[in-house]
Amino acid sequence: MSGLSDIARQLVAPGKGILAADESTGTIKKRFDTIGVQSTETSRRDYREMLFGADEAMREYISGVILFDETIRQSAADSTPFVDMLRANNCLAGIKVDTGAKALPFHEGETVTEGLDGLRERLAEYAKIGAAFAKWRGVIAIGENKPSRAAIVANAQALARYAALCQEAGIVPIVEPEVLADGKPGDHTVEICERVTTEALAETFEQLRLAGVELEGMILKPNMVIPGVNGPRVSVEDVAARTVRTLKATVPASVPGIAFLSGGQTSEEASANLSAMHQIPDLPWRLTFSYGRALQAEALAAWGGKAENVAAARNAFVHRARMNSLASLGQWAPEIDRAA
Ligand code: 5MM
Repeated sequence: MSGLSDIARQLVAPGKGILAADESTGTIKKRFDTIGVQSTETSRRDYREMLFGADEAMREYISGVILFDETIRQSAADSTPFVDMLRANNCLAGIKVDTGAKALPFHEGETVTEGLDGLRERLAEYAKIGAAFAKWRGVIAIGENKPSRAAIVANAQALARYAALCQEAGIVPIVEPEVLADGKPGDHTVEICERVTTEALAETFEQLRLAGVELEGMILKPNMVIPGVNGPRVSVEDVAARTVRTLKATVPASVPGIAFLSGGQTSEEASANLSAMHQIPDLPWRLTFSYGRALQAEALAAWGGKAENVAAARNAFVHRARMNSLASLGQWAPEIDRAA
């Protein structure tokens, strides 16, 4: 167990957080479509090499990177395996092991995340390739009559079975029950998000307990408590207070760290909200980031698929990583962000 808790603590070391670069083939295509770049194995490799080769970001601000199956097997253009590239900057390699959110029968518009079949064998292989941690994302949608109890329980059970299999394989599970802010219609209030997030987290920890998961050897990756993307806006302080209140009500202090997803927030919102949580006293866990879009958006745009833009894209990525590092210490401020 000490091996697992050491890795979990390393992932949430002060001033560091996680880069979620585990976009599946469909999702990375959507991201590339926004910059007019065709998604091929080579363009995906070039894009990830741009990120992982941003040495300052990877060395100073990023503790681990979540990879997709294709990426964990890939190498940079000079044939250095990505896993070795990460290791050179003391970054842990992680692997997304779920196979996606699939329609939940008899519950229109709701999903359960799949990928448990054969997971024990896949984890053993990923451990050999060099994965120290893994990720599984359950998705909870808010809408009319949603979420159902069935969706909350099915996703929590799957997360718990996944987490237990990871720990059995010596891999730290990142447990991600995401309550969607950017689903449809996305017009819900922050109060509804708080109620649903509380229910989803409470059920997740009940199922983790039943499955025998050691809480010291896992990381929680939740959504922040925010309104739907089309819902009534609230202040940064309100988001911070509600998020910490929800977590305190549901997440045992033995969980070493909580690394948030950004969930459709702008890059600056995601930094501001994380930093504001650190102004609240007596946090029992480390609070940091595990952002996908909120770490990559500016770098992706600056890159635009062109080799001559790699340096500018890396600068953009270093900046965002540094802003989130500051946020994870409660030291982010808009003036610092905009001055750069
Ligand atoms: C990077 O995106 C991850 C994989 O998504 P798909 O399975 O849809 O390709 C995603 O799970 C991500 O790790 C989290 O949702 C956090 O990303 P954001 O952009 O919300 O911070």
